[in-house]
Amino acid sequence: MASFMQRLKKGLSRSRQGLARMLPGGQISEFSEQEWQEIEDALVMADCGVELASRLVASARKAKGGAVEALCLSMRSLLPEETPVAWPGHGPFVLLVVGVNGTGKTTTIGKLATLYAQQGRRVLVGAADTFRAAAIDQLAVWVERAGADLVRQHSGADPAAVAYDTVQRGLARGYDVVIIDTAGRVQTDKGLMDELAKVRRVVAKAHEGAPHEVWQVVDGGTGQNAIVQVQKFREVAGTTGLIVTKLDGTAKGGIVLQLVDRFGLPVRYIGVGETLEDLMPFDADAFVESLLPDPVTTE
Ligand SMILES: Nc1nc2c(ncn2[C@@H]2O[C@H](COP(=O)(O)OP(=O)(O)O)[C@@H](O)[C@H]2O)c(=O)[nH]1
Ligand SMILES: [Mg+2]
Repeated sequence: MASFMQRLKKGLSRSRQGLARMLPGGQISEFSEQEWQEIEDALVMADCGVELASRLVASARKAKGGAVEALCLSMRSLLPEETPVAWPGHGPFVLLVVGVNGTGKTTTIGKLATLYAQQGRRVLVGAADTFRAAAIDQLAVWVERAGADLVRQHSGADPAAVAYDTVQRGLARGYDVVIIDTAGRVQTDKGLMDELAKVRRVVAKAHEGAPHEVWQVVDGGTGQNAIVQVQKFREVAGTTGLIVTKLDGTAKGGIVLQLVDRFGLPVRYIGVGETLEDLMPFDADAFVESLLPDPVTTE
């Protein structure tokens, strides 16, 4: 199997190529005004956002050394040191997974369940996206592959009731991890807000301190709309961390930097493909290194 760095580099290759086209050789320390402008444009096109791109370039310009290294340092300084995941002292770790439909929640839950199961943990998943029977079946397939267990009801069942049952069963049967899948689209914003708030409430009733984490899944290719999504879900669901998916399919990996800069939320994992192995723990150094082109070495 490819190494962590190889997989990450492959996953982020489109973002890196986008930036590489614009970045002159890394060993050059003196850039013209126009070259700096081009770098800034490349960052904007990679979805770093206009304001952040200009800040990154300003700080890189102040630094000594090659432009790629300087940019690397200014990107890295945005990303906070690791914050530990809030594992509880007793009872299962209860994780609520939220986000707009189609961002990759169900797939990511399959990947997470696999990861935790591989660590020797007993995993129970709750199918609280009850809108479509197909969504429940899709989750069931992932959960089975992961070697985890599923709590499901008929489609149309109350999502909060499913979430409550799942946490209760997780407690009663000594599971280590409980993951709740949720819906990301209902008729109205108000409906979504009420539903997620209710899921949160009943989960807290079932197990004190739960949910221990609320991870929002964001599609890395959505562009600036990702900002609005995180803003909204943080308010409604109390997002505590982010998972950015589909970074393999986009040249817009800069959105990760912008989200962190904007919300200060830890990025827990990134999705770089559709298979079980394509979920990687977020490593700030590795991420920045994979995003930027290799410095050009002068012979
Ligand atoms: N290329 C790629 N596709 C992904 C990734 N994560 C999820 N997907 C795809 O995105 C689509 C929607 O995923 P799904 O889990 O159903 O999203 P949900 O509606 O949020 O539950 C599916 O076709 C997944 O295979 C990823 O990291 N990379
Ligand atoms: Mg889903």
